[in-house]
Amino acid sequence: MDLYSLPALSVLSDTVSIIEKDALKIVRIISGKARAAIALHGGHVMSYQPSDQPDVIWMSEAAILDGKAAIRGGVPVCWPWFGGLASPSHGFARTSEWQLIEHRENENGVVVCLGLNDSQQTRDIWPHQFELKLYVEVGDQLKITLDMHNPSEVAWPFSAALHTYLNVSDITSVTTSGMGPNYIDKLQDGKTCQGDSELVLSHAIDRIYTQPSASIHVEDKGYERTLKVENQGHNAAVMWNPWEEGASAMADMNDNGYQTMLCVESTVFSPSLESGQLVAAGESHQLITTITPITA
Ligand code: TA6
Repeated sequence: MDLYSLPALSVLSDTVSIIEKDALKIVRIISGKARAAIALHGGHVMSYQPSDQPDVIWMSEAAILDGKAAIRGGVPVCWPWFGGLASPSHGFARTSEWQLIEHRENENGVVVCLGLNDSQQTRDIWPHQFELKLYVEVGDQLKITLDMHNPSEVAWPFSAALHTYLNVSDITSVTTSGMGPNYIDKLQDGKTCQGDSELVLSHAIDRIYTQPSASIHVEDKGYERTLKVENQGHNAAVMWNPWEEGASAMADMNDNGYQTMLCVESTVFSPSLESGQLVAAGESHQLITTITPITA
């Protein structure tokens, strides 16, 4: 999806502008080190492309950009729950309209901050006060920080994921290490399993790894790079690829879309809404993913 040749609706600085694609307003960053795009709908990173490299983030060519549906691809912000614990699936943050709060530059690159607070609409779905901030730092690496603050006087439980779709040259020739030994297999009714330390996929996968290493490496020979994924504030890392059958069942993914994507997600997993991680009154929690492309 070429978001970089679209004209700017408004120019905010030398590096940051706002563009429009279908019904979406998108914050676009073009700097010396990298370019990136973040939709206000969902607070959704749609692209992160270091200079002279293919995009690190996969976007579905069939994604629905109507400002209502969840965007297929990118980095969906799943919050205040991960998965189908309640409706809508993966929470409401990924289909809410976020506000641009600030943009600035630091020694690492450009930082954009978006915000989402509770409203009558969110309290009808989830009866809690919250203040979310999403910091997206774009430079030699992509760092996404979901800062969740509880301004109320009552603790609330949450689960969440930064549901990153990595862009890979060919899913069958990518080797992933660092997911850890133990996982819950959604494709086997939530069975607890043990797996190999290196993964090369040849079929659908939907696993919640409960003891991931500090760094996960996705080695992609076709693109001559390794994507290093480092997560913080998580208790699990999810790996997902729907393969051909799953892709063809989705209206917003082409049948062959699965061939060039791999979801590696920084996740706070909980089996139920009530047993989620608690954020005490007045406290905050940060869920972070940092993706560093390493080239030879
Ligand atoms: O993170 C993996 C997962 O929860 C899978 O079970 C799969 O359904 C995927 O997310 C996509 O969910 P979505 O609601 O975006 O179709």
